[in-house]
Amino acid sequence: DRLLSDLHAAAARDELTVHFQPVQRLDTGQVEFQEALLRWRRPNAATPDTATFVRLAEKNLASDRLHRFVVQAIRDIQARHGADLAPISLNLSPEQVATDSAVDGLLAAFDTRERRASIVLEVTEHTRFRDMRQFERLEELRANGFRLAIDDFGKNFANMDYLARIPADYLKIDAEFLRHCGSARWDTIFRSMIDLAHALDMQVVAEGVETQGQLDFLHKTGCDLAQGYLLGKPGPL
Ligand code: G
Ligand code: G
Ligand code: NA
Ligand code: MN
Repeated sequence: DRLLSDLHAAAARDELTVHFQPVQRLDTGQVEFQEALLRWRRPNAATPDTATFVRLAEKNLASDRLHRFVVQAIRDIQARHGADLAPISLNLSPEQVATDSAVDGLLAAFDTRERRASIVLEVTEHTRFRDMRQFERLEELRANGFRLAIDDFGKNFANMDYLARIPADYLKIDAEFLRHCGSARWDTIFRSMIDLAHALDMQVVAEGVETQGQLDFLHKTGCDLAQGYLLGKPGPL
């Protein structure tokens, strides 16, 4: 596969980069953390969208390379900016939590509790978690000072059992729910997800805020945090 072999070379060719998108507190507007999102700039070819090449890497056991690239990029940025930089979140797929090297790599890359407190791990779900050991490793990461977020909740594989099995600090509600806001059934589900998360001591992030109407709705729901093009698009730090 051409795309896959190009991807293997992309890091060495300096074509990969990380963009950041703010997650803001709804009450104060303060940035709670910034999500790191991988980007591939491909000269003389169409820019593949991130979901496509991340999945391609996952299927071909190459996601560890991408993960290490993102971790290194975050470390560089944190070293350059020092203590006043907001915490940074990064996406971790089940494939990555499955490999001990990725988990051990995180513990080694962020080797003090203070450094770990500046990192949020977003558990994303293009595939399902396969074994209990993956949940145990997530628990271990949290016990060692990282914060966890359940990403894209309510869609695909991010099911209710994740709430029981993953000791997360943040619940990120999939953008689909906000897209339907104003529709009574969707709003009821949205509000009950917030109540459920709060009962489990999680803060809620609404994903995909694009309009003022959606933002007004969020202010009425008791949602804690928001992310989306209206508040800030992914871009260089
Ligand atoms: O930013 P964008 O909408 O293009 O991201 C597409 C998808 O790629 C999202 O689901 C996002 O979680 C995922 N993604 C972005 N960066 C990373 C990464 O560094 N690692 C993993 N596993 N997924 C990522
Ligand atoms: O799967 P994950 O939630 O990590 O992916 C987030 C993706 O959604 C990123 O690729 C990001 O670029 C994209 N995104 C962020 N905010 C918005 C938004 O307001 N609208 C849309 N359509 N996409 C968004
Ligand atoms: Na994410
Ligand atoms: Mn998400």
